[in-house]
Amino acid sequence: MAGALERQVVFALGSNLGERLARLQAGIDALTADQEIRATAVSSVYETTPVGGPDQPVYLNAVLIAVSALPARTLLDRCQAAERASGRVRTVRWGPRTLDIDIITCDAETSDDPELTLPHPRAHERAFVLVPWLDADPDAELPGFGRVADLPASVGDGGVRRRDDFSLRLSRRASRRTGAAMADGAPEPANRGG
Ligand code: A4P
Ligand code: MG
Repeated sequence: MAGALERQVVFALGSNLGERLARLQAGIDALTADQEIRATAVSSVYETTPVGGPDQPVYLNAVLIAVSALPARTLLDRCQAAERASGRVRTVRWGPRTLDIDIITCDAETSDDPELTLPHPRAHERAFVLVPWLDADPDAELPGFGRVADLPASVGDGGVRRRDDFSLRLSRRASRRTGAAMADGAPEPANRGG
């Protein structure tokens, strides 16, 4: 059961460079290695058509749900540290990336700070966020928009396909095994550019 100060945090992870699945798993392991971020659910893995940006490889996307008493700003720092650990280099907006971790919601907290906007300002229109989120939590609600299941972007194909041959685990021990942060399923060939 969540402590009095704990809030539910929804993280969206994406990768379209290199060993995408291992990078999503490493992102989850990095976040949950901290005992102050307690994972409660992880979605299936989805292969998704890139939205916006330059011509780029297809993504793998997933959603992690956790509870934490940490301030949202600290959680963002943790996301960015995990991105850096994946070797992420920022070149072009919405461009290809080894690992992107966004905070979609932090309970019902709202913020219009460009450094940390809550809920994530584009989540409601993005199937690559909503479909994995629903997978992890069929009763999910997006503050200001209502039930995720009722949002148009969560219905239909939307360029989002579940990869049943891939899965992600929730395990603290995995994050402590150097170099062993591999997800279940067959290793995938690296995407170009990673
Ligand atoms: N920032 C503000 N609010 C948040 C938040 N709630 N969570 C700031 C995380 N970061 C937030 O992010 C840019 C700035 O957003 C940061 O300085 C942070 O302080 P970034 O990660 O450097 O760059 P970005 O991710 O390219 O920018 P942006 O605008 O957040 O991109 P989006 O909207 O997240 O889109 N297509 C598919 N299929 N799958 C994807 O995962 N991702 C994107 C990125 C585009 N197309 C995609 C996918
Ligand atoms: Mg981002």
